[in-house]
Parts: sequence; structure tokens; C-alpha cells
Amino acid sequence: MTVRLYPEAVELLLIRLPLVEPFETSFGRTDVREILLVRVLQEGLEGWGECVTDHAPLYSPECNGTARYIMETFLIPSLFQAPLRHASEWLRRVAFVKGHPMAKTALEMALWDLYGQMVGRSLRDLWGGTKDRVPAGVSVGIHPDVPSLLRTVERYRAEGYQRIKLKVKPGRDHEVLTAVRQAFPDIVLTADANAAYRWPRDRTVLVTMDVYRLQLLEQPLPPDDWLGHARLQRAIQTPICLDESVTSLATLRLALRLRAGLIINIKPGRVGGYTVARRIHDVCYRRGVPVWCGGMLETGIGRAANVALASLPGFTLPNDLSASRRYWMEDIVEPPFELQAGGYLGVPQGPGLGVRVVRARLSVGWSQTYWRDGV
Ligand code: NPQ
Ligand code: MG
Repeated sequence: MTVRLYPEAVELLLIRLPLVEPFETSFGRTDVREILLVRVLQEGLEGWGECVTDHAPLYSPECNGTARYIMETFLIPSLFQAPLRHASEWLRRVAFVKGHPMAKTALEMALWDLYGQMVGRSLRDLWGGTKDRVPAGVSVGIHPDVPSLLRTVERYRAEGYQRIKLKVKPGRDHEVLTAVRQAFPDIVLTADANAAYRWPRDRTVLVTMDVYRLQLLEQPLPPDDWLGHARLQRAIQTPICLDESVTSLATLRLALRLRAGLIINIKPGRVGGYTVARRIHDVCYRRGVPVWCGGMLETGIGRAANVALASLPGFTLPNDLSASRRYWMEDIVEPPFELQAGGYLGVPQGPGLGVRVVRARLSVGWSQTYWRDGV
């Protein structure tokens, strides 16, 4: 099937969406998300994308402001330069822009949605997904006290999530992990430090985490501390899972060669798109390295794309893909994502993302439309 991806216009919108409860990590606390959305328009169809940046560069170097600037100054003009024959060509088109993976991914997502609608196929099918449902996990933020954390964990356990991930940081680790493991001896438990520890300073604190039987310990050290992760992995039994460190195929290969991590969290926004994310999956699948899909507090737009990605065969561990209502009172898409029996999310079957954006639910801060010359 020969198609041309050549949008007449691109709209950027910044929306505000309140979380059902505040989310705290080692880098900060959020109660309302500001989310940059992308809408590409062509021949009466619209493709939606979501940018996983935050208002400030706390998780990674990008933020909403840099993403907007890079999109309007470089990415959208390069989209208007000439038609693309396939969404996977986007990567080469924007290779001249160094960095800014989240900005690139948002536009790529919108192009995949548009492409899927043009050819009448779901992202799952276009990407070679093999599953109709994906294992759902939940990420639990840092809580003000242990009793409230135990109540939250119990709630998610009762809802059926297949694993629970606890956010930890220095000073909020062993007490929390001991209490949760003692109260729930049998749950699948993981911990995510978002790079808050230092090697070798925190060696003892980290090595003694083996007693909690964590499925994995996510990103304990800074993203560029390859040797620190490799040395830590040699000192503990718990598999290290890399998140922030893996930004490309090259850093993936470095991680595997050094054995700096034994498991990979794949976040498309962090690696520069769904095309790169699929290649990272393919390398890991060939080498028997387990992967799972990370989350960035997405709306149903980004969630739909991530669920489709997680339907690939190498995504064998529970994902940071939760029901819409874990995050939002009312998601901005229909149908919303709901937790199925056994702790799964269904993979959308309709064309493109397979969800409808309900525009009336968008609380728009600003929006701007960019038109291609000559339309
Ligand atoms: C992670 N995600 O795996 C990230 C952290 C993260 C679900 O744990 C705003 C506020 C945006 C908090 C993006 C989960 C965020 C955020 C990512 C946390 O490391
Ligand atoms: Mg993480």
C-alpha cells in the first residue's frame, strides 16, 4: 500500500489534567500534569501524539518548553518539507536534530496514528504485536508515612495489578521496603530510585536490598554511571533494570556488554520514538534480555501507543501500564483503559491508536496551529 504522510497542518496544545492523587518521586511531587499534545491533520483525518515531557527538566533534560521550541522551529518545518512514505521514515528525517527524543517521539506518535488510519490497521499489527492484552503493573509514589503507603499498596493489590513498584530515595528506602514486604510477603515488588543513589557512597544501603526479593531494582544510580551500575550488579543478586541510562541502541549495547543491568525499561520518549523502541526490543528479544514498557503518567493517547508496543513478544515483565483511573478522574480518550481480570490491559484493535480523543474534555492552556505553505 502506497501512502503519503504529508499533513496540511499540525496543532500543538498544552492541556492541564489533574491527577487523582499526588505522585512523588525522588525528583519531585506533581498533582496536576501539564501535557503537550500534537495533532496532525491530513485529508480529513487527524493523528494524535503525546509528549512525555514535564513542566521542568527533572526526570531528563527535556521539558515542555524545549519540546515546543524544537517542534515549532525544526521538527514541524521538516515534516512540511516533503511527504514521508511511512511513519518509520520520521527517524531519518529528524536525525539532524541532536537530542530532544521526547519532542521527536510526540510527532512520530501522531504520524503512526495517522498512518494506521490511512491503511486501516492498528499499531499493534503494524508493529508486529502478538498479544491481545498486556500485563499491568502500577507505580506507587513516595508517601508521607508508612501506614498510608500500606493502604495504597493494598488497594492496588486488591484491584489485581500484577506487580507493584515503589518509588524510593535515600532515607525513604529500607523502612518502606521492610514494611511493605512484611505486610505483603507474596506480591511481585520492584523499587525505582530515579537515579537518587551514588556509587560507592550508597553501596551498603543498596546491597542490603537483596532481602526484599525485588523482581528488579530500577535505575539506582545516575544515567551515565555505567561502571557504578556494573559494580553494583556484581555485588547484588537483585537484577538491576535500567531506565534513564538507556537512551539509544548504542547505550543499550553498552549496558548489556558491561552487565550494568539485566533488564531494560523501554520508554519510547526516552529513546527517540517507537521505531527505536522496537529495535531495542528486537535486540533484547534476540539476546533473551527481558524488557517491559515504562510509563510517564500518560493520558490515554500515550497509553494506547505504549500498550500496542508492549504487545510485542519480548515484553515479558509487567509494565508501568495501569488503568486510566489510576491517574485520571476522566481520561481524555474513549474508551478509557480498564484493568481486566488477572491484571491486564486490553490492546486496542481499531486503526491507528484505536482510541478517540474527546476534545470537549481538554482543558487547553494554549494551542497553536502551524500550516504547510501552499495548502
Ligand atoms: C519512571 N514513571 O519510571 C517514571 C517516573 C516519572 C510511572 O514511575 C511527572 C511527574 C512526570 C512524575 C514522569 C513512573 C513523570 C513523573 C516520569 C515520574 O521513572
Ligand atoms: Mg523509572
